[in-house]
Amino acid sequence: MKRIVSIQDISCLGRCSLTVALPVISTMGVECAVIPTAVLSAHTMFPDFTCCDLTDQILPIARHWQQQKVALDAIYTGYLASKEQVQQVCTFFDMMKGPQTAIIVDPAMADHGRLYAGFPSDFPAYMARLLPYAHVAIPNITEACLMTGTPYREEYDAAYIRQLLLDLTRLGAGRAVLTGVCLEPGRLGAMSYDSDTGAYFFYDNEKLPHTFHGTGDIFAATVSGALTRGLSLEQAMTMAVDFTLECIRSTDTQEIWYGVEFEKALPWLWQRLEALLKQQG
Ligand code: PXL
Repeated sequence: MKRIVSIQDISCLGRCSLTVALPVISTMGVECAVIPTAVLSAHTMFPDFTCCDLTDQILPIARHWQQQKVALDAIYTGYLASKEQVQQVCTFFDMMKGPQTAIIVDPAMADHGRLYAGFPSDFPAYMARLLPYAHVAIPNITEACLMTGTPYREEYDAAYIRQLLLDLTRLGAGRAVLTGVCLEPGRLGAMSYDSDTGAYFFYDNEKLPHTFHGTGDIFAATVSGALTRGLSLEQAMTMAVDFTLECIRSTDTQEIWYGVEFEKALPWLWQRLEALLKQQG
């Protein structure tokens, strides 16, 4: 069985980061090892959350795994709690990546034009240090703007998205995927750019009226699982757009802070992946 290590926080409540990555990646038939970067009582949209930083655990875990000769098919990073953690994750990449290890970076730190609570304004420049390691980077539009120094716009066209993708690869990512891209009323999807081939790819589906917390984490975990099972980036993105929509469709509540009820959609994900793998032989 393939193995991903996911490096991000564990928010004890609120369906994001590791509480999403673990079930999604497991459902996709991939082992999900974890390095929790911090333990929070709930994600940072909740007022008065508690946070226990685990920066001092990252490198001891890496050293132990090195001694044990642990092989990683993919390293998937998400929310990191401090600038120091970014530096340690770079060291982790250097220590643990092998010739076959895919590095997938979701620079989860901002949305809707703003950084999440608790991050200093120069944090995106630190997060961008992960991009030269990334085979695939998966930011949303806000995160891409902050890392590339592009003014954030609510209204944009395909040329704006293509430029952001190009700039992300200029910062070092091999392939970049922008999430939350709306190029037509009532549609939402993701666009990618491959710096090796110069090819762009776009896939969208229905846009539902509610936006929920944690859907970016669902998307990135699904792409990570699908790539690790051997699907192409285009297949992985298509599956992630459709699964994220399926999760939102499955959600009865309007309590957006509690995330999407992805638990109900996991059988859909399993079936879709198995059918695709079977079809490919
Ligand atoms: O969903 C991204 C995320 C992950 N982890 C923490 C967060 C957020 C978004 O707010 O606060 C702790």
